[in-house]
Amino acid sequence: MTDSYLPKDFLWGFATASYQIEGAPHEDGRADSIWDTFCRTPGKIAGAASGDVACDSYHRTAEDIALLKETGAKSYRFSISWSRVIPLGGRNDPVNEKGLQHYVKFVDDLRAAGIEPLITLFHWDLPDNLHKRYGGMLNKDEFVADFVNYARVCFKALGSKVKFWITFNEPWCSSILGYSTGLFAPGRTSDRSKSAEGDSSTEPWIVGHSFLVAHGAAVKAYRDEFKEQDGGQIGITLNGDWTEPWDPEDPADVEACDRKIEFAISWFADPIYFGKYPDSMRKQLGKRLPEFTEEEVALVKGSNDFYGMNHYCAHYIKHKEGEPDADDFGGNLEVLQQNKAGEWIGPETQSDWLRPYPLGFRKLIKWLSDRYGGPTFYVTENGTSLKGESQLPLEELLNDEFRCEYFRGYIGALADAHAKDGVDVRGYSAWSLLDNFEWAEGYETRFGVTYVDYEGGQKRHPKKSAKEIRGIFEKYIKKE
Ligand code: PNW
Repeated sequence: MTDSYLPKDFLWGFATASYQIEGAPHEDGRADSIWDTFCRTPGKIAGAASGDVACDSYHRTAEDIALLKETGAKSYRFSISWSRVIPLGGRNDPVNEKGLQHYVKFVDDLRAAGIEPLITLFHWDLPDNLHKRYGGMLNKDEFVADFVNYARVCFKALGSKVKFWITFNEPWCSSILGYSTGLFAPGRTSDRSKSAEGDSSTEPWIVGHSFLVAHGAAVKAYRDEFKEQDGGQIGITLNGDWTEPWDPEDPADVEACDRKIEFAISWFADPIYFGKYPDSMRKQLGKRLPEFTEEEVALVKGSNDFYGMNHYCAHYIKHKEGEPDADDFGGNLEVLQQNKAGEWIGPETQSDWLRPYPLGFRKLIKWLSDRYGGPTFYVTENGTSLKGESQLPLEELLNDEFRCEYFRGYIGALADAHAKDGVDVRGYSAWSLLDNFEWAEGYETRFGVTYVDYEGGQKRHPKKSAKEIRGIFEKYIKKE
């Protein structure tokens, strides 16, 4: 037995996102999102893949719910495709009843199966029309008004059945990978760094600011118009990795560790909990980082009922000497997987950026809990890919002991954070229920506890990890 534990009523389950699993891109009135168009741009996605079919989950909701039931999951985190609900995206564009009803039925079916839905409103798939019409998140006022309108449509249709809402998934990824490195849709990069229409030294910060204000405005709409009668909670999901100094003897590396977390997480969390951007960011970015108006502070500060935490791994951090580049987005430092002594932070996976280090989970959630005054956390993603997994024969692949070990380590670390460090954590969604479309990496990288046979009619085969998770939680969750 262990002396660490998770609270009674702990809500655990699995997560997915619309574009990564649904397929059916033009069915029942759905229009393109920026990910549909991005996938059609040559050279952007490994294997020229797209979410056109993905796991075909749009047609297989019953199968997915049956999979969830089999695992014993208490909750399911999924996202709504804005392009299904309002295909053209805007507040004066028509609502697509068919698209909306798909999610209403899905939520009803989940509830009937005893599974609590956690809904993400935006998991990166902006209606393409809004990008074309006014530049999407680059146009704060338009984007905020349209997002709030879309959120309200969802609250109205689903509010009475849904207790957990997440406005945005990982705004860091949409801002930096979408507007600085260009790895993600809409794929804007520093190529235009000298152009008059904006550049990668300003765009990610403008986009991030729009997300924050849109989050605050949607939360206000929920609290003013729905929360009382529906009794739900709303928050945002932020991603961030733990950091260890490359050279623990070097104070500059030690300091750079916190700076890295500030550039990744506090960028969004500080405005939400304190009403301002971190000093380290203001210092480096100056005027390129937008200022909050008083009205915006009123919207954004205090706008989380809970903190949605996505966490995968840790890195070593090495301070960079000299002036940061104009398009530096990390805090003028190097992110490394090996430290000065040549030790790796963790074992290899299929994802370059992901090396598991479970203790980092405990340390980061404690860091966040201390900084933000002990908020309530729901872990909204945590999981791993496995080096070479897609090359293995089916039988071996289904025996994903590496992933089981990952979950044992990370869930154990979470129980330690709860029981020993006093962190208020009430839920956990493993990424992911299914192997799915892993964005720029296409289908080679698999995160699922369920194998999806893309050549075999998207047939689902639960892996060992799908069965193991329940036992891990049973070991930690308090009985009385
Ligand atoms: C998260 N990185 O994305 C997303 O929320 C999921 O949609 C995704 O499938 C999952 O993690 C696994 O990758 C990330 O490069 C994508 O650091 C990339 C990074 C982090 C998170």
